[in-house]
Amino acid sequence: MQYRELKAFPADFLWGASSSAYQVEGAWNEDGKGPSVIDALGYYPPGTSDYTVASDHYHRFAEDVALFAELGLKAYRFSIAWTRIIPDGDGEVNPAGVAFYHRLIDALVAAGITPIATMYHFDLPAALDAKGGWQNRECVDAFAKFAEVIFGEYGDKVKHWLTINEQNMMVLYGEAIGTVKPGQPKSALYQANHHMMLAQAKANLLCHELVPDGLIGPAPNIALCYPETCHPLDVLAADDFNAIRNWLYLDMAVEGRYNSVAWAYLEETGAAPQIAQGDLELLASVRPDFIAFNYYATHTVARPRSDGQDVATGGDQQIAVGEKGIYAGASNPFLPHTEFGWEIDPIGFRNTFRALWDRYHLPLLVTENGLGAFDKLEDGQVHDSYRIDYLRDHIAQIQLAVSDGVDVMGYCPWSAIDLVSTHQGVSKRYGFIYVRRDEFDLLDLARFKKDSFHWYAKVIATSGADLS
Ligand code: BGP
Repeated sequence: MQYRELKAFPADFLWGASSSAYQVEGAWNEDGKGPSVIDALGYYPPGTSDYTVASDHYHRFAEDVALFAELGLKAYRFSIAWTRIIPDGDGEVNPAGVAFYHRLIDALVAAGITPIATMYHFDLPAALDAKGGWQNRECVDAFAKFAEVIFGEYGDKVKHWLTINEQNMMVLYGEAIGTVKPGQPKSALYQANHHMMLAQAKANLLCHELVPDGLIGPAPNIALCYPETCHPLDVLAADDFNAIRNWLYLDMAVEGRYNSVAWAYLEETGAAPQIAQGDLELLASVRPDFIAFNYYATHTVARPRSDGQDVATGGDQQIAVGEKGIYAGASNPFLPHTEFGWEIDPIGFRNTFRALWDRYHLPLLVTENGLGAFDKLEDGQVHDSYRIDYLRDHIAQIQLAVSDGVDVMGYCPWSAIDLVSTHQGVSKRYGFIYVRRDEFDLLDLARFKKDSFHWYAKVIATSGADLS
């Protein structure tokens, strides 16, 4: 539907930007920080840069926050590295690590930027991983302990909390992201998933108990799945994949129950988790205050192929590969691609907003959306008009969603500043701020404002009225 007149963005709309600890901070073993599963990888995959220095935000956060303030950010979404706070995951608290986030949060608050903290963004403490990671039920209590520490420390300053970043991608594409060792059986992944659900529920209860006026929500990667054709079996495959990829996570986080189609799929494929006494009651007892979600593009899938060739290679967070006998990954002939093969679907963003709103009726906060590209620094400038086009098209769709009546709290594109990609090195850049380093040569790590920085500053200053 088109509108003669669009509704304006809400006055308190959180115009923001995003990052995650291990991708931006560096200082991987400084001031008492313990190693995470990501640090244990060294680099991932071989042939790309490591995370030991990343964008050196740990040492340069004050300069970075000053740039965020110049950009006009109303909010900054970052993650807290569990291994800075509790180096081995469930032992002693590390005061130096706690102090770092106090400094960062204080700088944000002083600059008038609302901090939005992700509790856990892929970087599980390596010591917990050695004990079985999320497959070990003890991890649930370790997370609750970590939650208690950070709510206690930062709860008077941070009111917006996100539990677990892209839990669904860690289950579906953990090998590509580097959070799962190759060859893990599906039953183990879904047992880990069940434990993460419990950890999230406990964090929700603790937040509401310990943080005055605290708001907390899940942060999965949600994108609507389209059928390749209108053949009823393709529509069914898309419905199945929506259940497996999206609703399994949100029905649990919001309504405290396993999605029935997803549960049938888990039983059918021998991957249903063990559920202990009291689990379902705990899960049903919480309700988030909002839904945060990361959106890059929709997916297209088809019914299982008659030749059994349902599974393609090379999948990641945004490229559905298919699952034998369940659905086949397909591409959408109507959509262009990024340089990294991800489809671009701004209208799918609005479709996804509508689906989320219709299903859950909770305020929606976009915690990632953006374009990875091989940017070039020339004479201190980066002419990233392709990124401006991508962001403009997506922001325009948010305004349409707002006009549709969807309650949208804010927009935090990925990423505030250049950082290391999950699996494609520093050459795949997303930031409004360029960081001068190469894949293996750290150069001087100096910061430069890209064209998209100046453009987004204007968008924020006009609260989305001027997208030109
Ligand atoms: C999301 C992750 C982010 C980020 C982004 C871009 O899945 O939450 O951590 O990296 O995707 O992905 P990539 O770095 O693989 O291009």
